[in-house]
Amino acid sequence: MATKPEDAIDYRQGVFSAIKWHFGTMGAMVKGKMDYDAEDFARRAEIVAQLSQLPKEGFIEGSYSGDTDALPAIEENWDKFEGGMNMLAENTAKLAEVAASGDMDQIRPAFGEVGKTCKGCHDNFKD
Ligand code: ASC
Repeated sequence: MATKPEDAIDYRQGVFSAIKWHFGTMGAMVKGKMDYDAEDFARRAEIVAQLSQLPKEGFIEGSYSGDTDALPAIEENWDKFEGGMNMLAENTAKLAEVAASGDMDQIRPAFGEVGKTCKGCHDNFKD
């Protein structure tokens, strides 16, 4: 069965919503808006690292119009987009690794790198 574009859009938006849910709470801890709970932070970092491997396959042909903010620039610059997705997977894996240490001096910059990776693709590929 061929995947319908609207199902691919729902799939990747669902994954990104879950990433945002966890990354948002992590951000509150990094910024001191919420008490830092090392165990909970590390758990969320693991989840984000796993989830970050999932969205790429949802960017299929025909899924750049309709109920989506994903721009056709993704298809037109697939290698660059794929590079960004791979960087997200790598940087979230690094964040999960340092999160296990519980050392905020290592976590803060690793968290910042992930945020930059998010923003890099949003600037280029999201309406
Ligand atoms: C977040 C979030 C993003 C990224 C980005 C970082 O918490 O929802 O999309 O960080 O804003 O620059």
